[in-house]
Amino acid sequence: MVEWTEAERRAIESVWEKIDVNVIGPQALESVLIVYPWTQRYFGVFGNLSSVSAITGNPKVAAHGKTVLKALGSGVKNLDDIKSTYAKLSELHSEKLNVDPDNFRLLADCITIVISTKLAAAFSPDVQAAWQKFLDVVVSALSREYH
Ligand code: HEG
Repeated sequence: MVEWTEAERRAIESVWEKIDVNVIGPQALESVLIVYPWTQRYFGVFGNLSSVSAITGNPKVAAHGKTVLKALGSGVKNLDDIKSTYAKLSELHSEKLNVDPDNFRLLADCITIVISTKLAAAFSPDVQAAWQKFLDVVVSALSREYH
């Protein structure tokens, strides 16, 4: 099981307190769809994703970005139980959505990029290290039900 120091817990919570999921979520999902265009293939039902402006203006992308970031909040609130927190979501992405789990890392990196731009100096090396450790654990939990 993953161990967290008190400083890591505080750092992860401090990041979470500073961000607005309704802003960061859409920006992160837009980024992953733009920078890694193959991720678009999972969102066929979202309509037009054919250009940067189509992606950033697509209300389904924005809504889903909020959903994803809210789900990350469950991990922040359950740092000692991340595996079971994401067990059902892992199963869904594996069995129903058939999302290649490599894409979790790509989205996690886009989330970090958007957050670091937003937090600027507050995203210090220590805070960043704790945040990326958190995302590593979430990515690993989401990848667990793949077989
Ligand atoms: Mg996934 C649905 C969370 C990465 C593609 N994703 C969902 C849902 C949540 C979620 C909470 C809704 C589940 C439900 O309806 O019960 N996703 C989530 C997290 C992460 C992630 C926390 C990683 C941090 N998802 C991810 C990636 C892809 C993807 C990388 C594809 C590149 N997710 C995906 C699709 C759906 C969901 C296609 C269904 C969307 C829909 O049809 O509305």
